[in-house]
Amino acid sequence: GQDSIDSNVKPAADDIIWFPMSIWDLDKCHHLLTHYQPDMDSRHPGFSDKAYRARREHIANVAFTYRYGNPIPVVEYTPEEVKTWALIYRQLKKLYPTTACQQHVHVINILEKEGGFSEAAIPQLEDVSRFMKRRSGFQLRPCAGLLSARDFLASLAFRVFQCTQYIRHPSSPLHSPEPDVVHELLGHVPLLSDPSFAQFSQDIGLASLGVSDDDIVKLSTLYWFTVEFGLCRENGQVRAYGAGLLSSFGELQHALSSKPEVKPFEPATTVLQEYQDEDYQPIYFLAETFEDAKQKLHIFAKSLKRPYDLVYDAHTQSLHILDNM
Ligand code: NLE
Ligand code: FE2
Repeated sequence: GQDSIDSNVKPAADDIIWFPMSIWDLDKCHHLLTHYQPDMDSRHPGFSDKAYRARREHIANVAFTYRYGNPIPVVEYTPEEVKTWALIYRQLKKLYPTTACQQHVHVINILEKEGGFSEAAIPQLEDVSRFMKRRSGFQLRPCAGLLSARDFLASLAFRVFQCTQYIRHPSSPLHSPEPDVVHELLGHVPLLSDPSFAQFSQDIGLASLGVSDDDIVKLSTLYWFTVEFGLCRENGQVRAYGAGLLSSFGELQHALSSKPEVKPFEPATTVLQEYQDEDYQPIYFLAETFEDAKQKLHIFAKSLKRPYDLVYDAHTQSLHILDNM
């Protein structure tokens, strides 16, 4: 088979779907969905709040002008924004010891000791990104809101997490329908800093490159019920590892109550589960361990059709194509 280290060389088929071949190509992976943009979606809690919308736009501009390799610009958060952060931080910290998986609790403690996490200030993405790089090789890049699933998943293949920088509207601290800086920092960052979970996330990303739209839907569903809303078993107890749970003190309690249905995580069935993103989930999937979930994901990823194999080169943060046709 053909093995190329040149990031511009692709297999010579016409029906190849474009995907980034190197971490630099992620500058092209910024397609936003209009879904939940406060100025376009009337369900957004900030829809009729002009000042909030202007603030969002200002912070979004950081993402639009960002290029790979730049330091992530500092955002000076307002006292009101810090107040929202502090309120959520306090509530969640009370819940974590009995609800969050051990990896999450472990990293949050380190983030408080070494990473500047506290309720006093919203941590800056550049500092957090450097912390993550040291622990798991993951890094952040700023994005302006919900991205297309294809672009979002592609960045995971390079251990890059596309991260919002604005904060949720102060009227809805206990749950936000869309990602915000609280969700990213308290939900995603701790687990992406764990090497085993980092590998799981990168594996989803790698599986997504160049696959059909139908398979992208399956992989984003899988991502949804693991990385976003996953439950796992720990010493006989059910704990949360999904970022959407770990950043919402409303849904975290709901997920671990007797109200929702809990099914075993099994990619073949999990990827077919319908979901909505407006409110708490009625169904969650329970993984036995990350290692087990990783194994199952591997088997599932192999079942997705692609006329070539991809190998990630961590030295150059780019892909090699192994022709398989
Ligand atoms: N519902 C989450 C939260 O309130 O933090 C955000 C979910 C983003 C998919
Ligand atoms: Fe998320």
